[in-house]
Amino acid sequence: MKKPFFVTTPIYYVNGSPHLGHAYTTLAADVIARYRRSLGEEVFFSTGTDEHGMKIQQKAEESGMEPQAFVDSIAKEFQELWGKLNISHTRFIRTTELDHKLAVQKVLQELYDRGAIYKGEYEGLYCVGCEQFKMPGDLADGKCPDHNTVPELLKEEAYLLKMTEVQAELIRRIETGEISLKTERYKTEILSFLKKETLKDISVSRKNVTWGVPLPFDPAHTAYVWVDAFLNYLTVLGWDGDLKSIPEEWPADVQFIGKDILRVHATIWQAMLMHLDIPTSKLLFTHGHILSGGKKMSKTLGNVISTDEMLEKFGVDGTRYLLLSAGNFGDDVDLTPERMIETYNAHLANGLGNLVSRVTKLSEGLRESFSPEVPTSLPEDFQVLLNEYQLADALLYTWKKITEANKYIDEHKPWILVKTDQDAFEVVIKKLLTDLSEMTLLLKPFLPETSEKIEKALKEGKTEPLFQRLV
Ligand code: ME8
Repeated sequence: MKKPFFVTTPIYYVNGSPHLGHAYTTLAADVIARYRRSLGEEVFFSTGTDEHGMKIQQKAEESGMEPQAFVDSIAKEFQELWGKLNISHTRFIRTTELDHKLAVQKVLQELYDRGAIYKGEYEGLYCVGCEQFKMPGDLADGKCPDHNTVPELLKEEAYLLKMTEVQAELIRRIETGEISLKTERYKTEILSFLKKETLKDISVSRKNVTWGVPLPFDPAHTAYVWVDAFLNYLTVLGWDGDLKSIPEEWPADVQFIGKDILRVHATIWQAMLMHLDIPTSKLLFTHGHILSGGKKMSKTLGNVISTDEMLEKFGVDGTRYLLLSAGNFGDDVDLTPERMIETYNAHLANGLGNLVSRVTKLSEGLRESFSPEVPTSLPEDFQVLLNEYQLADALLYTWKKITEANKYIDEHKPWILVKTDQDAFEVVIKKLLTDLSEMTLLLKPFLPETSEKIEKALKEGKTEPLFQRLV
């Protein structure tokens, strides 16, 4: 038996409500999961929430809630949003689940027993927003560029994970592609970071953070939130922390991450795995950020695009289409309200919607005698795009087919042929029905609801407009 295809998203912090960036990563993973299922493969698709650490402890305090009640309420928002976006995950994991916490403790004990973790002191500049220590070179004008805040100087007793010891081997695995970092630019970025200087051993515990998993060998400390979080990629599979029974799904076939969390994934997570003699990641696929009007979304700038507003305006499939078609998956992609409406109208309302309604109407008389041959497999060149996670290009591929079909109708004018040349009319309609069936297959992973509606429309010969034109 072939092992299931395993795709992961990061687990998201519950310090605030889910935002469009979270939706973007999760949607991409959903498309890949649906695509793999359509190839007949079994899929394990994991997502979830990262619920411990200083940042969340502080937010809970500010809101006057108990941390558990606070994280429960936000985790629910994530689950509800994934429902609305039609996300087909196999499991949603939360790091406050008991099984996960017990596994984290088991792993930390193992790392300690192996001598991979030792007691010492750690001094550094800590950005609570990132939940990461920063090197002076990471800062711009003394501030964290991602959070625009001055990190605090921390000096505390801590348990450290040996990084220097694994550095050369880590470089080797990345260079050989044993740990594949895509796209190429991100591989280059990490290799130049790793080759620049000797890695400092990193702190894997926090003394002043109570909202976390206590270290089994020193309960005065809690586990560093990232160490806790990384292990979700294994505990989500039901792993209990026993090194003798690593789940067969691991390593994941692809792990999607945003560029903001590449470095921690490519260094700390891999170092932990290497110390534990667990296979390292197979593929970390890094995507760019969503920008709004060319800038990072921020409340101060007033350019935040809300997922709920998008859902209201464009519907589920409209939102899925607009986010994933906006640009190359590895690059930053820029959204503007004007461009979204333009694309929605051109590609979905006028393009696909119009095509479906024309073909359904024109084929009315033929439906009884002809049912199109539904292709059994996806075209090779389309598969290549999805195998390489080129999601926007895959949508462009289908968009070309939609425009070609609409053009074909304009050129052949079947509404005239039906009166003048029945044979020619049938040839045209049969071709259109067959092409539309293929397009529906291609669109399925991206637009699951719409594809179902099209299939139904073709079968029953009637359709309501799929996408209302917006002004
Ligand atoms: O980093 N555009 O959680 P997080 C696109 N808990 N994607 C974006 C984005 C944007 N503007 N902003 C965020 C954490 N993302 C940790 C992860 S994993 C073991 C622990 C996406 O809530 C992107 O995937 O800050 C990014 O990596 C993730 O959200 C960060 O979510």
